Amino acid sequence: MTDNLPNWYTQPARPTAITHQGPDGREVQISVIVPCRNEGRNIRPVLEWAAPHADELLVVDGHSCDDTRAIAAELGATVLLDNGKGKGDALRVGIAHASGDILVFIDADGSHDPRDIPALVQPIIAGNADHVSGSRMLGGSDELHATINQFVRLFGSQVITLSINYTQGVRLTDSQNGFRAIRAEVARSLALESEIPTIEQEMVIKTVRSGYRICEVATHEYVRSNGESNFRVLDVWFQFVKSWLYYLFIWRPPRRTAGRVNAGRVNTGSVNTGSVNAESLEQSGNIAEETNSPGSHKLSGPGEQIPKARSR
Ligand SMILES: Nc1nc2c(ncn2[C@@H]2O[C@H](COP(=O)(O)OP(=O)(O)OP(=O)(O)O)[C@@H](O)[C@H]2O)c(=O)[nH]1
Ligand SMILES: [Mg+2]
Repeated sequence: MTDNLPNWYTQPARPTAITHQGPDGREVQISVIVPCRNEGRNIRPVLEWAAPHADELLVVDGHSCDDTRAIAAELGATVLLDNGKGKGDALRVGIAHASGDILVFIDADGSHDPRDIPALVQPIIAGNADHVSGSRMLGGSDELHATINQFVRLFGSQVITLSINYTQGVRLTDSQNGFRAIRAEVARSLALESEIPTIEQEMVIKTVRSGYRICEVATHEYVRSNGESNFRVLDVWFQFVKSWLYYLFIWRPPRRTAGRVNAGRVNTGSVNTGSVNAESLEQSGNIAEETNSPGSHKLSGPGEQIPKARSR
């Protein structure tokens, strides 16, 4: 059986390496983090097209039974193993190991087009946002409406997004997308706890409630290229509801972060406000040092760990 290529995989030539410079001329380092489990049929084009945008390409594998790790290593990614608890665990392992200034999360199933990475990181590089979420509501999706399962996911996701907007005075359109970029210091300061895909909404809610600046960029969501979704609403809906209510109404941001940067103000869609508050950068750095890193296991077997990410 021939595997499908992602719909965005249209050009025969891969893009050349792209460097990212901040307003001060300093090169900003991008770590691209790819959570994956049994994505051997999908991950190759994702990594090929993400690599030119990455100074560091981290693949966090959920103990795949197929050749996912071998393909990732062959393509120059650093391969890490998660703790076997889920996608949230995988993202936390990636955050703990990443060395870049900006972290980009992208799924391995072909749902996201790596060529959108520059648009995702641009508002952060320009100093206008701390966290940029890809939005399927702005960019469209091939996956949201086709089945009852997808309809329930969409409905739940919209309720959660609306509740964030109304309680926090922001105007987001998508709080669940796995395709996003965040300043590394901010990601660490959020002290993320989720083990499963609730990590996306935890990241969004904590960002907003901590007073960091979030915005959205239109990104299209494609149908996964091959294989079955890992996501089963019936298994996880309760954890989504629990995490949503907890982080939105009970969790309190640490006093040292609350209300620090444009508290609760979000510049959605277009980002055009001033530069990053210098105090916030400094404080985020301090907070990052106090944050516990989740455990992880870095592969060391032959052919499974290649330190260099950038393919130029
Ligand atoms: N490391 C790791 N990655 C995971 C795990 N579960 C899912 N992933 C990856 O996370 C990404 C998103 O997966 P899910 O959120 O489960 O959603 P999905 O399977 O893509 O669902 P659909 O988009 O509806 O097909 C994919 O790249 C998965 O391979 C896990 O337990 N560990
Ligand atoms: Mg997907």
